[in-house]
Amino acid sequence: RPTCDGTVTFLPASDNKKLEKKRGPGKVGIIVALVIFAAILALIIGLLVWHFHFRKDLKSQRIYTGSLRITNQAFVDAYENPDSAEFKDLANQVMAQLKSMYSESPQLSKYYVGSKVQAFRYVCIVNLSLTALDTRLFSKTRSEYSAEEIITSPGFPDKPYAPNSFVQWQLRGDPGHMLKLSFDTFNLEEDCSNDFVRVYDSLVAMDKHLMEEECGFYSPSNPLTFISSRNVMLVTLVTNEEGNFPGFRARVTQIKLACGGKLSGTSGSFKSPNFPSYYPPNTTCQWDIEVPDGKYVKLRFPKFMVSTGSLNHCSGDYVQIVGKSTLCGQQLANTMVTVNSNKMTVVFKSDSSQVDRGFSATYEIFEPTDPCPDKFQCDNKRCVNPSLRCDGWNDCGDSTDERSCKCDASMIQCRNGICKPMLWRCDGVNDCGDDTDELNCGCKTGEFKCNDNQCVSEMKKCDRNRDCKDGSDEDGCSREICKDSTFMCGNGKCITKPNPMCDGQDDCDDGSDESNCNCGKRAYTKSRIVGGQEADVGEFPWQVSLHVKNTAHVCGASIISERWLVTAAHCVQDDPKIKYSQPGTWEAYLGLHTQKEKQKATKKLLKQIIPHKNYNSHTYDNDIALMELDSPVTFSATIRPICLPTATDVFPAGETVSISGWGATREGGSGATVLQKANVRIINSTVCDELMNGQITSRMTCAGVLSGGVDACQGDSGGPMSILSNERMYLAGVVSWGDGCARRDKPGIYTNMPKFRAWIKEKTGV
Ligand code: 4AZ
Repeated sequence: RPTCDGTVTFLPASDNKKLEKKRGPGKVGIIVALVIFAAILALIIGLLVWHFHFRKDLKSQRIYTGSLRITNQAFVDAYENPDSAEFKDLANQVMAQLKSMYSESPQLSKYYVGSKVQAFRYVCIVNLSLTALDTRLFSKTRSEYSAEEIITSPGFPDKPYAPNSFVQWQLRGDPGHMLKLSFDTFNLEEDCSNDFVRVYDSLVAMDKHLMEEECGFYSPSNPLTFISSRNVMLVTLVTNEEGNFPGFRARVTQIKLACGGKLSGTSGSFKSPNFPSYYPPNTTCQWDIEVPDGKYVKLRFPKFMVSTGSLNHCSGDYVQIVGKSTLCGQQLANTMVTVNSNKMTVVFKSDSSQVDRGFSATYEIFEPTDPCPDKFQCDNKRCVNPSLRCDGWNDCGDSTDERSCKCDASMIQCRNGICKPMLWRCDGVNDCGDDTDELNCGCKTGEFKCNDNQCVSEMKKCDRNRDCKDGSDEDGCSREICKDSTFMCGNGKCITKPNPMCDGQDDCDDGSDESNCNCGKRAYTKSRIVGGQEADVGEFPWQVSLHVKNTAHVCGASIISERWLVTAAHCVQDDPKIKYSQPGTWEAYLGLHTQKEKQKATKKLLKQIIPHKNYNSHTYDNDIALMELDSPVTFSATIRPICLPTATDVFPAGETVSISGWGATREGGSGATVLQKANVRIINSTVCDELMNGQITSRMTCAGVLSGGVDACQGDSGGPMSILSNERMYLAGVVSWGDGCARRDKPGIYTNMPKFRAWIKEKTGV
């Protein structure tokens, strides 16, 4: 874009003395100076006049699109073809008429440059509507295609798309057909205000026909497809000056699409057109369900994503269960509607713009007298498995499965009749809702309180027996054999130096403090089986706490070498207030145990941050980033690297892994002070993809406890998922995302490290 700014820089004189005034000017000198001054003034005035009056390219340019109704012409098929003589003739007439209309108006004529007719179509159109387009929508190249084509962004797949470009594809199929656009590759810049693709349900770029604007990356396993409501579609690609990506490839096919119909039997299913991809605009489908006489119908929506419209209240697209309710927006999985009749009518309606992925629905019958055979009936009419009653989780959605419970020994009996896992007793959080789980939490005098809140006799502390279930009665005990020492060498000799392991100095005579100092080893070998508790000092020596300078812990990270940390890309994305992508924003605490004792840890500043270039902020795909420390760290007992898995490693489902971090100890809760650890299991990716509604890519690994209760949470992001293999700990994953925390059937999602082994090597040499 041309700029009107001008700056003048005065260069320093090479020899100031030469410029010194020697004597005053004579008469001739004054006249010459005046003539030169007048000439310069005239030149400046001339330039200004030219600049503001004649330089058309400096004027701000706008393109308006709109439609006109032609009332005195019969529509002929040739008008559909922009190359036909009939099209050209009518287009010329329209352009001439527009030109004469604008030139008659003194206000408009000075702004009007020209018009171009893009298409004619036979249907009623609004009288005249004009919409200002994005100022970048200046067509530099333009192509027209008919249906049954492959369209690609310019340069694809050999080179990235060009900067500052606008390309559009007008797609036209045979009358009576719809067009289906399926992207098999879609990889654009993340930020839609820079580069974007828009898909319109018309041949011209009008907002009211905009189906969707897309940017970023879509994996082929979650492909984007769009369907138009008629035989035309417009695809536009707009790019700005920076950040050019590979682009897209899409197939255009002609289809005929029918939806709705009559459904019968005792159960069945149906879905919105093109589900699980985008439904077409301007579409109405009606399903008439009729089940055997005397039975009632129950309808469930496993998935439901329907655009709400600008006014909300289902003013855009909606699903109506006639006589019962109208649904739109995003609904919880398995939202249910019942009718006390053997007939149900379901209508789906989409308006002219803004589409979404739609819904899937299943229906089944129920007996009016026994609505939940062999199941528990919630107050909201849902039926849940009886085994889910009184398990501490709200399975009904209205908590009625957790009322009036008799709890078993593994649960706390709350006074209000609900049960909560014993694990949550005396943890400072009111889980019961009436504080029952937080009463009587102290131990009697003469008793020791274990880390898991169990009380054991004080006499049992440091008696070399693990009396607390978590062994915490034997933590931190000094042993006679190395009294007041922190380290016993391989030959049994005690040394008093704190953390002598792997600090680069031979402290033990036998060198045992400096042997095995490479990755994945702990200085302190003790470890426990846990379900969310404090880690031991040095148990995760690769764990890092990333703070925004002088504020608080934000994310975790893992040490992989003296210079490099691995974290999550989503931890280093800028927001309007904080430049998380800048190394200067951060300080990294290595060897930290409790956030209260930062002074005991090693603080490092960062030299650079390398987020993965294909990180997708919508899908969290490729959620990984590298951080280089500004100076190498010296390893010690509490600061050590974790081993990286090789590219071919697979972590089988069912394998136990450890997660650690200072994140929230409850969904929506606050962060932990002392480093927490938990053991979870790897979950099969196909199962996980099902549970997470198809959002899992091959760059993600799932781990968790499907019954809920153990998980990573907000603030653990970027931290390690560590796995033991051949007596070393390996970085199996990086904490990435999840649907809340520790919910039933909602595993934690981790970045799948083997997929990034080569990338780490390339970027760091590690
Ligand atoms: C987070 O917001 C986050 N339950 C991290 C992990 C999980 C959820 C949220 C997994 O950083």
